[in-house]
Amino acid sequence: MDFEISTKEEVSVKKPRDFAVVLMNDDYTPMEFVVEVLRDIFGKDESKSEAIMMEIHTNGQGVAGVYNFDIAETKAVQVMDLARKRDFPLVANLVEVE
Ligand code: TYC
Repeated sequence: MDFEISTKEEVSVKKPRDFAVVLMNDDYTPMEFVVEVLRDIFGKDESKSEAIMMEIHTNGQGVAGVYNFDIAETKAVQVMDLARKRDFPLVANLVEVE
């Protein structure tokens, strides 16, 4: 019986996919709560948190941070869990970037 030894090496390289956590504006979530979320969940400093919150309030949405899928999803869930505990309708969506 003949055997053939394959010398072909197949290496699949996948580029990591990045996801933006996009916070949506609404009429009921207090500004202070959104600033708290940006600081405590996304690690932004106070002035950056206020700037991002105001951008969302003015433009309807804004990027809280960009991460790999698992981290982005975890942070989006943390945002909405915390918001629901306080009865706020804040929504965080994931949007793939690039
Ligand atoms: N529009 C809200 C208000 O006037 C504030 C707000 C900002 C809500 C950002 C959600 O993602 C948000 N209280």
